[in-house]
Amino acid sequence: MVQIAPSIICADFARLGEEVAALEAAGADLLHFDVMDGHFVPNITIGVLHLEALRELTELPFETHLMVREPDHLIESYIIAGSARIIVHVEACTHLLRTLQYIRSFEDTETGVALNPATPVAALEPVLEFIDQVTVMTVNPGFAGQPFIRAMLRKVEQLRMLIDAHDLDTQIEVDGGLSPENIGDIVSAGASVVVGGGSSVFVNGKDYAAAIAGLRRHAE
Ligand code: S6P
Ligand code: MG
Repeated sequence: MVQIAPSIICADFARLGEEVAALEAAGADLLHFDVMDGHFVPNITIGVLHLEALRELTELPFETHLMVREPDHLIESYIIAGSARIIVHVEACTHLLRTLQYIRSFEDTETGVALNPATPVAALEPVLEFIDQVTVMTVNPGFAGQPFIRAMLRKVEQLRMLIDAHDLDTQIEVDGGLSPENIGDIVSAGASVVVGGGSSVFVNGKDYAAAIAGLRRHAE
């Protein structure tokens, strides 16, 4: 079954604690934290203080998507704050394998690597066995609310074939522009985790349970 990861930057920042409780009650599988540095991407969002504040309010696992140049110096703080998975960008790491080995050196912490739309799947092949999750960006990272780039479905299919050919259990996440209209194609292409924003989870009326149940129905 597909895992649904609402993106915290799409929540109401004036009521973050209540939003997290509502997302958990609505059936979210995990929470996705988009951390941006204003350099790797042209925006600045949330930081470790937000994870710390929210960590004690929910049992849901946290994953941190670091849209940050050379992220190594930040990784430990996000793990201490309670992130079970750290996602770095292949384009932002000079020594990607070293970064992945560093993340795995922390107990119970998974590695994630995100690919910008222009980055080919082949960039990850030599280090695939060190990656627990590949995040395929289906928008240019930096902002929520952008339209889904359908051409990225081919990349998800290529990754699925590569992972299966190497007999690995690396999971594929899709991040950006999720909607009930595209979740079926995303899952058919081989993804098992989807990040939800303003067109999928945080929809009008804020009925998160209905939105998440609708996504699951459309994923089948
Ligand atoms: C984009 C970021 C994403 C978005 C997420 C939700 O830079 O990494 O995680 O926050 O995709 O937004 P939307 O509106 O695209 O569904
Ligand atoms: Mg993200």
